[in-house]
Formats: sequence, structure tokens, C-alpha cells
Amino acid sequence: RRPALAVVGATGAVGTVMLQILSQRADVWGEIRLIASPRSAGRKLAVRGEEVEVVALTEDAFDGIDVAMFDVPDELSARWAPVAAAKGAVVVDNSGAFRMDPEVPLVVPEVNPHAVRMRPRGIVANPNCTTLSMIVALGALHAEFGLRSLVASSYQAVSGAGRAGVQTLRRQLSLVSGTELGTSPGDVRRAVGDDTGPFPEPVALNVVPWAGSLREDGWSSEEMKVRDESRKILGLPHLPVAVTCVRVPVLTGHSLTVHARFEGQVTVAKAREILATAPGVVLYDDPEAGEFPTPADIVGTDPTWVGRVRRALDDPTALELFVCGDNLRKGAALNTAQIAELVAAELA
Ligand code: 11C
Repeated sequence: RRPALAVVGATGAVGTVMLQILSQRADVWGEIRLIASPRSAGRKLAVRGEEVEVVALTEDAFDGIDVAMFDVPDELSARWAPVAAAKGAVVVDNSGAFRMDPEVPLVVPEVNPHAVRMRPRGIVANPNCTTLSMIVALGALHAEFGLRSLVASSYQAVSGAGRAGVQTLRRQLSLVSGTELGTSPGDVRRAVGDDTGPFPEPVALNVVPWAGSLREDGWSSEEMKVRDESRKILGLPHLPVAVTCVRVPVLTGHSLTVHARFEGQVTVAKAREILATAPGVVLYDDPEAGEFPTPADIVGTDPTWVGRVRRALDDPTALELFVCGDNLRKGAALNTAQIAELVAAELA
């Protein structure tokens, strides 16, 4: 019998991409059951070329399910993932509820696939999309050079904040396009009005140095996630990490600039060789030809794209990189599907 899969949160921004990904990848699943809030129950969604009716999230919805992928808010995962696990399903959870639980592995199949087997709670966590957008490239460099410290800044797309983020940027763009706005203080703010959706400031014609909620000493939750999750995935619990997370007016595709310092001297030639051959990474880096990845070009693709590879001018042990990844695919749905496939291979 092929394992039965449940997709919990099937109607959300990530859930929608999840159904596309399940339709595109090698099909290892028997039944695929779609689960969502009672409000969405009865809707029909296409997966693997068939219309499947969404069922409401209840305990019984997990009957006969082997693997359950969750993409729902933290509080819903915290409540329902243990219910699914108690019914015998292995849960792959894309919320922040379990990522730092020492009894829950945090898995990126290209970096730490072995960790998936150590899951005493029956739950495996999927990292945050910002961490995921850089960690495959960074993990490959770490395996060769040994990472010592990390400084990163993100350029995060609005779809990281779900459908509300996308609707907010689209609405704001419609209000500012074809105008002279963006030329005097506060004109964009007045044009888009007080409702800035999930963002604290207007995001059209702007950059917003904030993602997530407030943590201690002025750090954002998103910045803490990138630090904590990178440490856990790479198995470097004391890695010095400094991150600044910034939202930009891009629909989908998170980018980061990375300054990574290693144990000894590095060369760009060796770094390029590693990045050009690492699974899940595409090196696209020819500054003379004006070639480097941008979110507008990599949206909808699976790999982590890397460009602008340079050795730090003042530190022969450090590299500078620009990385880009689709935050809904590798950043969320794809990595979740890859983890679920690792579990399916165990069950086979
Ligand atoms: C964003 N990375 O771009 C966030 C969204 O912990 O999974 C994902 C939040 C999370 O806003």
C-alpha cells in the first residue's frame, strides 16, 4: 500500500503551491486528503489532475493517514499536529510552533536529511522561508569550509505574509502606479491609507525594515528565526549570527545578502565549484555579462540561486553572496514535500 498523505491548510497561499508541487513531482502517494478550516470544507481543489473535496479539520480527518503536511498558523499547528501524531501520522509542520523543540528535528533534505529519523514526537519541522532561501547554499559551503559566523540581510517578498500580503501589495500598487508619488515625504503613505495590511508601513514604492513581531531588545521574530534555525539545521548551536530582515515590493521570491566567515582561507574558485555542483543550488554569476539571479526571474523555480560570489575584501576567510529562492516553493511547500517524501521512503 502506498502511504496516504493529508495536506492540512490546503486552501492557503502555501497550500495552493503544495497542490501544484504534488501534481508535478514523482507520485509516491496513495490517497491525498485535503484538510482545511470548516469554512472551506466542501470546496473542490485540483491535485494530480483530479478534483478532490476539502474536508474539515477534525480528529477523524486523520483516520488512515500516514503522513500529514501542515501549513496553518502556529496556534493551529500547536493544537492539531499532536492530534494527528497521536493518530499515527508523521506530521511535517511548516509553522513556527515546533521548530526549536529539541524533540522535533528541523530538516532541509539537502543539508541534514539524517535528522528526519529522530522524531520522538512524530513531528518533523520545516524551516522558515527566509532561512530556507539561503541555507542550502550555505550548508554546501559549510560542509567544505566550516562556517564560523554569518551576517545576512533579507529582501523578503510580500507572499511570505500569505494571501493578505499579496493583496496588500497589489492594492497599494494600483493606488500609486501612473502617479508622481514617491517624491515627497509621506505622499505614498497618504495615497495608500492607514490599512497597510500585515506590514507596519506601506510596501509599494518602499522597503520596510521589519518582518514578524517584536522580540527582546528590538529584534524581530523573523530575525530570531533565521538565527535559531540556521544554528539548529547546521548543528552549530553557538554560531554567531547577525540578521536584518527587510520587506520589499516583490510578490514572491526571498533574497538575501550573506557575509559568511569560515575556519580558514577561502577562494572564489573553490566556492564556485562547490556551488556549481551542490544539489538544489544553481550558480548564476557572471557580472561582466550582467548575470545574477533576481526574484522576478527565479519565481516559480525550485533551486536556491546564487550570484555575486566574492571574497571579502578585508578578510580572506569570508565570502559575500547574493542568494534568491522562491519562498512558497523551496521556502515552504517544496521543502515540506521533500521531507514528506523522505518519510514515505522509510514507510515503503
Ligand atoms: C515572511 N518568512 O516572509 C515569513 C513568513 O515562520 O514560517 C513565514 C513565517 C514562518 O513573512
